[in-house]
Amino acid sequence: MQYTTTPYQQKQFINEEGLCVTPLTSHLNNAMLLESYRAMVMIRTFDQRVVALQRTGQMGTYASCLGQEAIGAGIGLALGAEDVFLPYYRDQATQYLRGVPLEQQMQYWGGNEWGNHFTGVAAQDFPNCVPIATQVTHAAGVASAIKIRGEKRCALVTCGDGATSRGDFYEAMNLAGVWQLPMIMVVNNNQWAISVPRQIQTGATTIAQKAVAAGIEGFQVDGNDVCAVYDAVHYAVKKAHCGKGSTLIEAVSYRLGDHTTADDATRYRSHEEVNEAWKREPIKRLQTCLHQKGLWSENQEQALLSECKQEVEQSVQAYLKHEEQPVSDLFDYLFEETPSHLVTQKEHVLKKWSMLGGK
Ligand SMILES: Cc1ncc(C[n+]2csc(CCOP(=O)(O)OP(=O)(O)O)c2C)c(N)n1
Repeated sequence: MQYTTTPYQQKQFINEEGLCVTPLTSHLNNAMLLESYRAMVMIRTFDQRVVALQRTGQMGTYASCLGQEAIGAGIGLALGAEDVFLPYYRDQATQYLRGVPLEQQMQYWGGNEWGNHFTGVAAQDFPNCVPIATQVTHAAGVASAIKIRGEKRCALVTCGDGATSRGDFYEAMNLAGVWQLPMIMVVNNNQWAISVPRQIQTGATTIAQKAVAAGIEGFQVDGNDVCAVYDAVHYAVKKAHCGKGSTLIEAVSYRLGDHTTADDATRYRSHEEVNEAWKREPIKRLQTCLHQKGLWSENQEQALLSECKQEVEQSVQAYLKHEEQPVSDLFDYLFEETPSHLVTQKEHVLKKWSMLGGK
């Protein structure tokens, strides 16, 4: 598929009815469709379980990715093992596909930073990022290093639509354009930045068109269509690997859940809007597509659901067995040598902590 046209045109392969509206290119093969379906169902099962854990006081504040699984899965499948991924907090599916265990993801949301200590393919990836848009400038730094070293890799960074209103985003994108960096920005446009809707967040008609000013390629894809996300990322990765610069991908989706478990979205958006968005959600349409292609049966569906439930449940039990992170960890991993004022603070905190009965 060519991406040299207008940033206003949304690319789509599988529409909301599950119909193939654009012929699938060779890399969008049956294996890819089945693998992405499995990952998306796994992450939805995980997501629902983590929200339930939070509601019963066994998990910290959690940012659900309900409805945005296709963005995470498309990136996770298209990104190479050699590439560097700089996530934000709704990238559970990408992290899962890069080998970050569900148990470890829960550890992070449970307040233990060891959940961000990745191994394997994800070892070079960045930790989850809660400050808005700061990771985009970090990605420009990583991409600069890759370029200076002459490596065949790229940096892929994700953020929300609200993050594209911040200075960090524009600065990083400008740098990516002027230095022709091997950098990909995927914007998860889920329509809301907490209670601020997309249309009062920015005057731009699309987020993709922000790329024009930076002199890089930008286009919009249907973020509920895993094939569209995968194809776009695959294209951008190949382009970055052969020195042809940066790409901005706007993946249009919808946040079906609350912003986080600390939010109540019913206070600022209508049931009608959410009900309409459910008709476009990513999992059902891919399931319909798989059925139509003769790749899926009710038996397979039941087997997958039970496999997902089992894997998630095992991870939950392992997570619940974790010891609490020692309070001293708050100080021990910030600096190679802890500065003296933090040494004093650490002593003070540990003393207070032990007086309160903590270890
Ligand atoms: C620098 C900074 N400012 C403000 C916040 C508070 N905050 C947390 S999430 C959020 C909205 C982000 O919206 P968006 O970028 O669209 O991502 P989404 O959560 O919708 O996926 C804000 C303002 C923050 N985390 N960091």
